[in-house]
Amino acid sequence: MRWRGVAGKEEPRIEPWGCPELGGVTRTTGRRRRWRRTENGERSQGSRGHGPRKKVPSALLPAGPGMAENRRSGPQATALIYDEDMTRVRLLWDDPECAIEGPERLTATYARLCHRGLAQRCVRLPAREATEEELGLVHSPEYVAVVKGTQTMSTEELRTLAQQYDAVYFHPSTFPCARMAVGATLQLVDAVLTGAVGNGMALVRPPGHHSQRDAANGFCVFNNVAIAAEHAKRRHGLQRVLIVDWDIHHGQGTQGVFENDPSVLYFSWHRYEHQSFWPRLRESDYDVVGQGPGRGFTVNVPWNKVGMKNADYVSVFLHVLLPLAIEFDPELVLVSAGFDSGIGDPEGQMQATPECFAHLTLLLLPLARGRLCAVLEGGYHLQCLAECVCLTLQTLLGDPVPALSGDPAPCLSSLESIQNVRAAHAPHWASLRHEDTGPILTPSTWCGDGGPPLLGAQSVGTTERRGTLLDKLLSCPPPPPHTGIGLAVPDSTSSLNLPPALLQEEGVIVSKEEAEMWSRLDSASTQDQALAALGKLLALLDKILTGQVRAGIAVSPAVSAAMAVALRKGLTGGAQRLLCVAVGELDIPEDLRDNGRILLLNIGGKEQSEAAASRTHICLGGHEATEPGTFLLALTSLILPVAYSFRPDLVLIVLGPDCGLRNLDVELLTRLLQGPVAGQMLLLLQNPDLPLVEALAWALEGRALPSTLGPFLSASPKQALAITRLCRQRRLDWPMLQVSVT
Ligand code: Q9C
Ligand code: ZN
Repeated sequence: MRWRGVAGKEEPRIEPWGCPELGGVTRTTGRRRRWRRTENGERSQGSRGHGPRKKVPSALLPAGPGMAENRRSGPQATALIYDEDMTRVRLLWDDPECAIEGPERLTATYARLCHRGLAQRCVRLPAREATEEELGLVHSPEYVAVVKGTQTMSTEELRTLAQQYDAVYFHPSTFPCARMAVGATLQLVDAVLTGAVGNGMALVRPPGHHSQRDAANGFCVFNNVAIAAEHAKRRHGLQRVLIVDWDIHHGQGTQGVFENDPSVLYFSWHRYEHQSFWPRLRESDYDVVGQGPGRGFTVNVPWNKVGMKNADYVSVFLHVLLPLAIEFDPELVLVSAGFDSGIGDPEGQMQATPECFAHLTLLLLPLARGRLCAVLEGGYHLQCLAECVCLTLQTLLGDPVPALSGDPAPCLSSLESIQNVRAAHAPHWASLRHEDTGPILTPSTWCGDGGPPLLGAQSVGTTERRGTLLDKLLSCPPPPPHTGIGLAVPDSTSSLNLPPALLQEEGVIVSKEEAEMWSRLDSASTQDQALAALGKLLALLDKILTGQVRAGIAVSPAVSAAMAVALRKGLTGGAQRLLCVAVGELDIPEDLRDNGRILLLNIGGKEQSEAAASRTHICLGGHEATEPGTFLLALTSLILPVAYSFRPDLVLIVLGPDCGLRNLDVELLTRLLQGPVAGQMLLLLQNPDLPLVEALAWALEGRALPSTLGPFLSASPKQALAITRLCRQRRLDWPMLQVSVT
């Protein structure tokens, strides 16, 4: 084998560098353009997300010795913003409700980021205090003046003022800290939108999403994320911003700011328990969807039970958020990243483990060409908070996500919420329109007469289990990721623009007899060219199976035969659960069809009779299945749920000749399937289409910006129906396919 470049560690770079200046920023004038729904128009291919990059303005380059050579600045870089000044604000009196929001939330988190070496891999952006004009993007001058006045107040005065609001405290540093929380968020958004970095995270205090135009609320003073969204629209001219609020409380402040606004899609899930959990608002329920022109652009997923797990969270992303977000086609994703939704948090009482946040992040990264800004909101279990932030940042940096633990089945209560929110939004979104299921009006967790939840109370046993699981989790940090990518391609492809740490497989010699044994008398596979390809494929797959490389791409002139070889090699090489996503017309050998260890997902192949179907053979046939709109629907509603349910230890993606998928769809499939497989993946292509090999190498490597998804195209009603029926048929075998309880 020969390695291109070195897969070594990056130079740690911890000094902050110059403040990004806004260059070429456009101001929107006149009427705000409404978000468009494209039904049929031409899809733009858009710019590729890899290869030569837009030049970074020289003012943005890191300063100081040794810094310029760091590869990480520019659109592939991840920014981190943290400033000790935001640890100044703290509770000065006794108030059990507010005591959990303290400075150690930031210090513990930052310490762990440094300890893991993650902070050092980021571009450090300085925070700054937002101007009063910027605060005015969301807040009234009167309210800003009230908060400004706290700087000179006595503790007694601060306490009296705080009583005017719900779950709020003030401190003489509140005004500068809250301004800095906003300013830090704006710095991050500016850096991402100018291309100085690709994505990033801001560790801020106080949090923002409960804050309203005229009021502090729930530890929040100024609404950091809402101001950033307004800023992105007005100062950068963006027309579509997605806000994903995964904090466990409803960001009613953010919802209020954008309820009439179709240019901001606001998604929030929250502990609700039929309106009995703080802030106990009717407007947090699933049927509240926005008003006037903003109808359909507010998405609320109420959790009516505590103890929600990884499968519940990922299901909501796959079946609610992603279809809508893909259809919305945002230009920027802002995450109200609260981690009180993580296991162990005293507020949330949920059970999502830290790696779940890696998966949520991975699922969002294909949107907006990866322009994602995560901004800290809540999170009150210090260890859990710190760990969750690590996994989020790790994913932003492009590290492979760890496997998702736990039973891959959503619970009854979360399914009810999914069914209800999908029903509430079906009138507003083409990607949900084919659903014929209405809302469920008598949820399992509610006895209907205003009494307490039936299943909501947590048993002692559950609490104990949670404690043990959490302890285990926090005592053993995730193993260091393997980042090697292998390539088994004809020698003619050496001029590609490929990621630096890449293994070019030279292959092993395969005799005709051996080839026949692997591919069972397939004559196409015994040609010289095919033998060479087979030798490379076997050597590469061997390295994947033995953990020497994490993923790879192989090209073969006889892809059906190569697929059979790869499957057999996978089985003999120790893969316990092998997911094969085969796109296009491919011959699948009989003996591999109902092997219990292989799950075969054939998209766009020959139509298959239902009788031929089995638990481990799922077929969405016909060439329409690979058309863009249909494929995206199949990806979120069928392929990913099946993959997450199966939990493969090896994924094989096989593209048949002229399989019909656009390169960017293959790239998206590749990126997203890295979630359920947690890394080990082999791509098998018939045609060494060079731009595709290049795009996939970057997608596997994890750092490059994703290609643009382009304007939304909806699936044909016939195809949408076929997918819906298939998902319904198979949902008992693969529980993450479920979208309703009826
Ligand atoms: N036991 C954020 O997470 N207290 N704010 C609720 C319920 C207020 C949370 C009391 C929680 C505010 C940003
Ligand atoms: Zn919260």
